[in-house]
Amino acid sequence: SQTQTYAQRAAKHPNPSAKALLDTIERKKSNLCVSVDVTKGDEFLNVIDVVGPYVCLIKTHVDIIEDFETSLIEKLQALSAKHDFLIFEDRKFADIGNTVALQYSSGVHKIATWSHITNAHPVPGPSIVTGLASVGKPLGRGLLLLAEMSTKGSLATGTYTEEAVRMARAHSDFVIGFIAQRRMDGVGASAAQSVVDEDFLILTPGVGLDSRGDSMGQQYRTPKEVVTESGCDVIIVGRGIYGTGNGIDIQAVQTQAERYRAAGWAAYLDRIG
Ligand code: UP6
Repeated sequence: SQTQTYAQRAAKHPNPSAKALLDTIERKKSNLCVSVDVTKGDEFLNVIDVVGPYVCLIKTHVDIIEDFETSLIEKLQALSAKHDFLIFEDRKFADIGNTVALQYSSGVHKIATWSHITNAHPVPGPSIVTGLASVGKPLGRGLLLLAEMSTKGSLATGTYTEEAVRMARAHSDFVIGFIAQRRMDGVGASAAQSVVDEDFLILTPGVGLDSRGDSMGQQYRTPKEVVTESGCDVIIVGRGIYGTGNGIDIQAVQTQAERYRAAGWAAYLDRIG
C-alpha cells in the first residue's frame, strides 16, 4: 500500500470507517488530523470550526474538557457534517475486555456513539480487541492499536510492536491500523504468511515543522520524514497548529492548518511518485 493512492485503497477497504477516512482524505486532498487538546468547550469548537476545511480527521481527548456536556458532542457532530471530517477519540484503552467495553460504550462520554475511530494499547493482549469490537463493530467503528509511540524511551518497540501487528492481523475486521512511526507492512509475519492484501492505516503523532520536541519527552518529525520516508498515512498535529502559549490566535490556527495540510499532501505525492 506504500505506493497506492488513497482512492485505490478506499475502493477495496472492507472496514466502513477506514474506507470513509480514505475517501475523505482523497476528496479533501488532506492527510492532516488535528489533535485538539484544549480544555474549554468553546475553544475546542472554535479551533475545530477553523481547521475543519483542512482536515480529514479531528482527534479528541474529551476527558480533558472541563465544561464537558452532551451538547458539545452534538456540536462536534454538526461540525463534522459541515466540514466533512471524521472523529477519532484518542482514548488509549488499556484494560481487560469487559472494562474497556464499558468505558467505550458508557460513562459520561459514550465514546462509541460518536467516535468513528478510537485506539487501544495492545498490552492486555487480544481480549482488549474483542472487548472493544463487541461494542464498536456493530456500529461500523474502527480501532487503531498503538504499535509504537512518539515519546523518548518508549517501550513499544521490537517484539512488542511485532506482536501488536500480529494481533491486528488476527482481528482485521475491526483493527484498521496503527498509531506508529512507520509502515507496518509484513512486520511480524512469517515468511510463509501472505500479507500482500493487508492494508493497515498508519496514523502518526509527533509531527512538527518548527520544533523537534517538547520538555516532556515528545519528539517531532516533519511530514516529509513521516509520510515520504516512513510511509505513514495520516499526520497528527496538535501544538504545531494551535500553539503553545495561553490563548488561541484563531487566524494563526487557520494559517498553520493550511500549511500542514499542504506539507502532508506534498509528502504523499512525493511518496506515490
Ligand atoms: N500522541 C502522541 N504520541 C503518541 C501517541 N499519541 O503525541 O505516541 C498524542 C498525544 C497528543 C497528540 O496524546 O494528543 O498525539 C500530539 O500532540 P502535539 O502535536 O501537541 O505534541
